[in-house]
Amino acid sequence: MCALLLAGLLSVVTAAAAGPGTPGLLYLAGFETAGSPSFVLGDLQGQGGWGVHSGQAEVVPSGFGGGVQSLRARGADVELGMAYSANVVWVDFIVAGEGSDLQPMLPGGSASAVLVLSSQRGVLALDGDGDGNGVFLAATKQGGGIGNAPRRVSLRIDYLDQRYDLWVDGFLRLAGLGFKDRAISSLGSFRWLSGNLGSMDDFSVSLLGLDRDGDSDGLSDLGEVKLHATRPDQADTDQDGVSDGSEVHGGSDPLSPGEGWRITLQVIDGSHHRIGFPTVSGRNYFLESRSSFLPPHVWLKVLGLTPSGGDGNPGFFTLPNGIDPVFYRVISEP
Ligand SMILES: [Ca+2]
Ligand SMILES: [Ca+2]
Ligand SMILES: [Ca+2]
Repeated sequence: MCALLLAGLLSVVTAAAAGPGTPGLLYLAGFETAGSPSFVLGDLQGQGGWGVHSGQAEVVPSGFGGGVQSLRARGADVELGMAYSANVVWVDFIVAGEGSDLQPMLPGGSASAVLVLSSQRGVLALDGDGDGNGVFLAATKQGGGIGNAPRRVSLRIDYLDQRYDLWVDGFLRLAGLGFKDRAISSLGSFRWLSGNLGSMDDFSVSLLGLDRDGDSDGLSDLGEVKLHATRPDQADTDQDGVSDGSEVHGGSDPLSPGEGWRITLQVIDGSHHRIGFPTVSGRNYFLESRSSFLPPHVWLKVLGLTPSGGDGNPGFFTLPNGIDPVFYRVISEP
């Protein structure tokens, strides 16, 4: 009864683990000492509900999903028992590995979702016929191997319809795939065959997913409970007037009231001043200005400035001092 990741082969199959106390989040393992469940460095066997059937799997002091620890496995067959009867369950994790260069093969035993990380073809997912067979479909672009780059894989498993959908790196890639075996009617366990060498982090099982933003704040329900610890049913968790999504995208803390995203103005000397603002990695920032708040309401891009690439540190635009009043705003783009 499983979902399965092959070489990684991934199948979700059995056990009982306590949820970390967040509604909708059934299980969360960042493989951290401070987490719940908590993990210590070394052999995975018996930690957090995980079992190692064969090979070597250990918690190592390097995190790639956030935190400082992750799971590393070599030639391993590991399994997390996780019995939970819900019609729809989300399994979400980050995985990295060399991938298998063999033809994808069907795993033995019953399984719902089956994924293969292929060194040649990237992430493959089985579109099962319910009778133990099926065809593997590529979820990522042809010719793109897994290449050791960490991939976030999210599965929406519907036990009522016996179908599953696959997201890779937050994007829906394949939908309505059939189960390998139709005998499976609920989540039983999650199984991972690591192949030669693989790593995993940020593993969760939840009722919340990526397909819904219940409070319309720009963050998915799952992203809120898993990545940001914000409330999926409140658009502004810390109630400081800036929405969770704006705070996350802008680089301020959505859990600290008053730490809303804001720009600062500093006079440097008699001839220059600078505009400061928080940034997040991967976003670009540019400056707009206007001379008054009277109509017409037009903001104009301040020319002659290089857009600032966000890196998590404060960004600045330096400008000559003027005589006329001027208002600034910083625009952030993905
Ligand atoms: Ca939301
Ligand atoms: Ca929220
Ligand atoms: Ca807020």
